[in-house]
Formats: sequence, C-alpha cells, structure tokens
Amino acid sequence: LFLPFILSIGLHSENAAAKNPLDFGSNIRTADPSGHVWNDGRMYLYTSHDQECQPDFYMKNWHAFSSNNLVDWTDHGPILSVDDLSWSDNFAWAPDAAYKNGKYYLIFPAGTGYKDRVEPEKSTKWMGIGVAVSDSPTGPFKDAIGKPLWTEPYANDPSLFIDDDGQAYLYFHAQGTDYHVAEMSDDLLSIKGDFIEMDMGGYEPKMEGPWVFKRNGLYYFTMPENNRSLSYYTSESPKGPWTYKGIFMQSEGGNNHHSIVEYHGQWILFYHRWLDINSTCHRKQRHTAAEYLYFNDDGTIQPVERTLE
Ligand code: FUB
Repeated sequence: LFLPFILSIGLHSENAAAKNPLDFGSNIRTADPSGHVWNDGRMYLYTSHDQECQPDFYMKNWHAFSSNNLVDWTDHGPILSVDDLSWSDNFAWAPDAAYKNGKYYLIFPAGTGYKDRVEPEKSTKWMGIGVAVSDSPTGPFKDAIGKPLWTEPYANDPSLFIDDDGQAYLYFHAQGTDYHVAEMSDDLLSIKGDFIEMDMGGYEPKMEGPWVFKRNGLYYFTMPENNRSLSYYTSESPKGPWTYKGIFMQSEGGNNHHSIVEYHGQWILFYHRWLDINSTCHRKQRHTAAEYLYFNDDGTIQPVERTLE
C-alpha cells in the first residue's frame, strides 16, 4: 500500500515528476494551505486564492485540491466565494476544514472595507470568521449561519482541531487576543461560552495562522511567528499551558502560513512560498509547497529546509 505512495510522493529530487511549488495544473496562485485526509484516503488541500498581481490581499474565493500521491492534483475549483456571503465582499483569507457527523465544514475568514496604506487611520477593514457546510469534501460549500461566529474582536486565520473525544477547538488570530482558543459547539456552528486565554509560558510573539495537531498524545501549537518563521509549542492539553520549542522553518521574507498532516505514516508540511513564476507584474507571488516533516525521538520537530523539487 505504501510503496506507490513513497515512490510517487515526489517531494524529493530523485523523482523526476516531483515539483515544488505543487503543480495544480494551471497558473493559479494559492496560499494558506490546510491539509486534511478524510475517509477516502485522499489528501485534500483547502487554500486561499491570490488573483494575479492583486493588491493588499484583496482575495475573493477559496479552492480545494485533492491528490492520492501529492504529485498529481485535481483542482476542484472555487468551493466558496465572498459573492456567496451576505456579510462580506472581500478578504477570502486562510481557510480550514473539518469533517463531522457526515458533513464537511469550511471555516473561513472574510471581511469588508479597505486598508488605507497612506493614512492607516482611514482604514475601514474588518474581518470575522464564518462556517460553511457541504455534503462533499470539495463543496460547493454554503454559508451555514449567514453571519460571522462573532463580530468583536476582529478575527482571521481560523484553525480547527478536533480532539479524539470529538471536542472541536477553534484557534484564530485576533487583534489583541492572540493566544485564545474557543471551544466549538457539537454542530460546529457556534462557539461555547467565552474565549479561553492560553498560557504560552511567557513567550508571545506576533502570531498569524495557528495550526494545532496531536502526535503520540502530545499537542503541538504551531504558527508563523511574527508572520514569517514557523515555530511551535507543545502541551499535554489542547488549551495549554504551552511550552515554546523554537523555530522549525526559517523566514524567507514575506508571510508564511502552513498546515501539518500525517499521510501514510509520513508527516507533511504544507506552506506557501513567495516566488516570481510566470508573473505578469514580475514580482514574487504566493504558491503552495510541501516538505517532509521529521520528528526526533523526544517529539521535537527537526528543522525543515525549503526545496524546489
Ligand atoms: O492570505 C491572506 C493572509 O496572509 C492569511 O490569512 C495570513 O495567514 C497570511 O498568509
């Protein structure tokens, strides 16, 4: 079972078909990949979508891709657009997905307004987190609640972790309240009570794009530290207290956003890179990439280098 996967996984240079960034079969630009393996054994990636040469992360829809070898990908197209939402018309940023009780959920940030770079005080930009649902892992997804989960504080970059007991935890980036988590209701359509402030062991750099996973009973809280370098904490509980463990992928300039998922016994890091590939404006834009991720015997994460093959 594992042999064809190992031979064709293609993240290493010995395989001629291998490519980094991932080859989605078109010139589409994607960022913020969330990787998930559902019951059919395929790898699904839920990403945001950069328009060619777009300004200020004005982004309009989310895509899903799937593969059974991480080399050949199917683009399932836009699975949800801000045009489908009554409460947002922009900022289709980093999504996450979940499967529960026979339904697939897309947890997404979206917003309104604009960012004024010259006079920031004139900015009207606002973002919140929504939930959409579908019977299929590739959508189309429909807004399930017709509004964001909450309006204050401003929030984006949701990441949903469902523990072995079925309890879902929503991690997010929210101005002024980073390092909080919300417990989700059983139907994933609302949060239970207040945000829970997490003890981060005294180290709280600026955080975007959190991603939580569990391995050998240990919880890992990973994030782009200061939006750039990927770093992590560990804990015995999904709510902390967390112990900072350091950086496992250095910054190469530009933001990063990632996910970590096990596939056929191999841990994979999905993230995005800023590269000038067929760019009509001749500047670096974002592309989804993947690398193998390895752990030491004590559970610490080995440093990851970016590869192009
Ligand atoms: O893609 C838009 C934003 O850029 C994401 O939400 C952040 O995590 C950063 O990757």
